[in-house]
Amino acid sequence: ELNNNLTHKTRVSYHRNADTINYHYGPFHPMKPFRLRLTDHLITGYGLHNVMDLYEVDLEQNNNINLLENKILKFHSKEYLTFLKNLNDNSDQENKKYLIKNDIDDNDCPIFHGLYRYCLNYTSTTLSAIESIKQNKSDIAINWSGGLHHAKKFKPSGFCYLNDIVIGILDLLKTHARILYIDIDIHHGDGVQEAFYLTDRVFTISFHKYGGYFFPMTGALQETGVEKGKNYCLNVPLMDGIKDFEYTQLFKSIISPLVESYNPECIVLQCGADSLGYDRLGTFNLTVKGHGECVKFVKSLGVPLVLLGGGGYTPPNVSRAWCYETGIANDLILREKLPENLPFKKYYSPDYSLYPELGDSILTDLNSKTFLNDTRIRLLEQIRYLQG
Ligand code: ZL4
Ligand code: CA
Ligand code: ZN
Repeated sequence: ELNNNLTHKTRVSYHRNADTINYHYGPFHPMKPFRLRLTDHLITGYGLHNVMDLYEVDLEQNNNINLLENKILKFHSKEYLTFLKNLNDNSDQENKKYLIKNDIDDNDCPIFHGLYRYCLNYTSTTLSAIESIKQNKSDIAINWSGGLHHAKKFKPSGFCYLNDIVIGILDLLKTHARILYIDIDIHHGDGVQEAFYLTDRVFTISFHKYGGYFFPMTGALQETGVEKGKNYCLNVPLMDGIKDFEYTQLFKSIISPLVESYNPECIVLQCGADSLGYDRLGTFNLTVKGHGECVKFVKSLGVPLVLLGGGGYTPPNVSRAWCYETGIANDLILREKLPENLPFKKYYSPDYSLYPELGDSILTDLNSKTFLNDTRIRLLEQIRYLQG
């Protein structure tokens, strides 16, 4: 707060890849890279591209693919990377063999045209954001195409193929001693948690829906890390229907003492937008303002910050949230009325607002006051172990 607003403008860098928005998981698949196109149009429509450093990530131009693959191999297995790389050349039979051997669900993680390129695109864009933080060129670095938190060492999971977050954090660990990873996607950030479960150099915390077979079915309160990583992992399991006030209050009351105790040198915030109300897969009731309030709070801590995307399955709302949050990063409050000549404007009907109200057809909040209070108390107890 002290220096940010008065002495200098927050240095925000916006990292994007023009190609990523063109990929399709398949006609009925809920993950639509098209949402990134909506997001980009909205951000440009509000003129935000003029106040940030723009990094157009281009695999062919700036980036040595060899270098990139070496960074990927710091997390993923050689065998898996080779599988992804050769998908299109392999016979269907060879591909099927790997899917079966590794128990991969190809409904969730289909092999679509240009898949490997898509993976390299969003991963190199996250690495570009990480690089500008490493070089202290920005206070906040943004990649909305990243945040694919489920991918595992040997296999894809839950729409995620390469874990750009783990790959990015491993790169950042070369310069930064302690990194805090916060995940507000409605799904548990299992891939990131697992990768750093044994270390105290990365603290992971995920807020998510838990229970009733909700994917990926991990993220219980009791999962808190092992060995050197014991107590350097937190999980905030929640139930359907949580609203802005309860969510943001819980978020702040946990993140605040956590940052105080852990003292991270950088924060990576996964901003999955499937925690918004009316999401096609999600069952929470956050509004664009409530979701953004979490970003605003993390920014106010004054620690170098990487903002990544993640889930989000109602594309106009995803773009609203990520545009609003790009505004927050730049200390700007965007007017409610959407830009005049916005492409795809009809997607935003009937309100044409950046902050639509949720209306009456939302899910009931199943998180009782006592449940939330008990959860908070138990999490604060966990955080107290850090001092000792
Ligand atoms: C779909 O309609 O819970 C995939 C996935 C494809 C098209 C046609 C195929 C129809 C919903 C989901 C069959 C679909 C069967 N199509 C999908 C246990 C499951 C096994 C697969 O936000 N079936 C698996 C993954 C979750 C499961 C959520 C969130 C990612 C992130 C970060 C990943 N998987 C049950 C589902 C459809 C589909 C419709 C779907 N898959 C909904 N939830 C899942 O955290 C980016
Ligand atoms: Ca989460
Ligand atoms: Zn999700």
